[in-house]
Amino acid sequence: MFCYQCQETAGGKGCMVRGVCGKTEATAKLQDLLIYSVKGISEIVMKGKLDVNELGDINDEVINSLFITITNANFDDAAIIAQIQKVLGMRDALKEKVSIGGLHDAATFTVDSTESMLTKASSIGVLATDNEDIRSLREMIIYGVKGMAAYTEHARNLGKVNLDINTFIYQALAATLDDTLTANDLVALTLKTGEHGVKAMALLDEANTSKYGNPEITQVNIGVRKNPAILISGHDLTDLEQLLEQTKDTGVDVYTHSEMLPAHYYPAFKKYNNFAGNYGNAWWKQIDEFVSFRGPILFTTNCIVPPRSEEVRGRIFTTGSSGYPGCKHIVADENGKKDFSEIIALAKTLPTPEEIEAGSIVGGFAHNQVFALADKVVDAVKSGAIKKFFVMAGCDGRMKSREYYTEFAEKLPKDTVILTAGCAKYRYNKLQLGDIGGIPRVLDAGQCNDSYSLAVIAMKLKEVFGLDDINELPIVYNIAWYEQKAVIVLLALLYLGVKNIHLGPTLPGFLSPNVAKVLVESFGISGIGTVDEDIKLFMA
Ligand code: FSO
Ligand code: SF4
Repeated sequence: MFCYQCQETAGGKGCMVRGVCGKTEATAKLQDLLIYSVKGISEIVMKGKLDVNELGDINDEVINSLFITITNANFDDAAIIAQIQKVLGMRDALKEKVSIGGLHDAATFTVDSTESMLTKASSIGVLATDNEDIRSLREMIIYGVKGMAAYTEHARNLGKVNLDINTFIYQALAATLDDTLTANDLVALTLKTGEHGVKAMALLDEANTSKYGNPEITQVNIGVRKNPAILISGHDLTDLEQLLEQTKDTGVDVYTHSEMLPAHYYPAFKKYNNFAGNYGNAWWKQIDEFVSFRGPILFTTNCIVPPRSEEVRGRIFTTGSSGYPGCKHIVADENGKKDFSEIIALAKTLPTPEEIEAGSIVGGFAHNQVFALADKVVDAVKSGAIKKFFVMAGCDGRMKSREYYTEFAEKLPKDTVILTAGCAKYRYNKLQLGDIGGIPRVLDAGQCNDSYSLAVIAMKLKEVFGLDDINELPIVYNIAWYEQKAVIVLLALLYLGVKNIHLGPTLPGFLSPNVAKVLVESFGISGIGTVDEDIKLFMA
């Protein structure tokens, strides 16, 4: 196996024996083959000039396949094998409809057993591209497309589709098979990936807010009540809505974990009395927090950490693109409805959650809420009460070096405001950092996809202050990344013209030295240093 798609890749270079995430060699290879299969479909769609409007389920299954391979989303070999078979069936049916020759092996290969899948996977993975720069660019595009697919799937679950995005995904994946494309062509395609990333995030924003209202300032309880409870993790709001509907009046409470926290900010979910609060912290702390939670856990997406005991594994359920061997997977019916009754029944037999924290945290600062406060914010900037904004969106992770972000938040001068989104926030959202004239010093816009909100806010500020360039604003970007959704957020920011982004805790292992050089020279991307040096640099 070879995988270097996330920040925790072994040695910063690549996982070659077993993933740091817990992915086995077989799972990694099967995921590679699934990606290869959707590349094959993509080539047929592009070369056959097929109308994406008429591809129906194929569009959804391509998206789902990409999502399955995101870090920590799906560890279930049986589910991945079934998905490969489904995709290859679709690929072959599609091929029969068009008569095109000269297709790539990805569009023509056959496999007839798990063994043949694993054998085939050995020759088509990341390292099959010899030139390290081409490999780096191809993979960066694929990772961006994976993140884009995740956001597109959530929007689709809410009935919102933008076929431009699906069309681009086919185009981009087919391009990664094309040996005639140069490094320059692929750099241009990387920026186009960012452009479509903006579209995907805008689509999801529209899907979420049109259905559930605009996020608003909300105090979220981080303690526990005395009822049996279910913990819901991941990012899918339709899954949460269905769980809340099915648990209301049952005496079972629902708590959010990690990236589901921002669901509390939406008006539509406030009517559920059993929506009890947020339990715990970022994804990687689940190892301890799932033990003390004591009730069932529902994963709607990543990030799953392989459970350490059978007891915890027996309480984990998955749905959507997520999966874990031995955990019950709940599928939607043809209308998108999911039956969570088994989880609710299990919750009633289990002890109530053990309290690990008490009090509350505040959030809900997506674009609409910040616009409502715009006068206050603008006045604070004009008077000098706010000197700088720090966008510290992105992800959290296990590495010790991420303590940087807590220390950074603590040491920032008191006349600065942190704008955050994604699970990166857990490094500082429980510190008492105070407020500036009533504006909290940590403004949480929501999930990682709500980084879109932060870009919208920046563009609004640019307009209010009458600036020509978004980079003239007093905003510093100090972003933490972990998996492929953060890659699409980064590419989206680059497409929007944001320069001098600091990326940490380490730069991606998938950047070859030459590709890294392009990012540095064209966009001013850099890593992080020490907290004291960085603050000095940023405040200068
Ligand atoms: Fe975090 Fe995981 Fe949201 Fe990611 S929970 S790391 S970037 O899935 O998607 O921020
Ligand atoms: Fe390694 Fe990350 Fe790939 Fe897992 S997803 S195998 S940790 S690079």
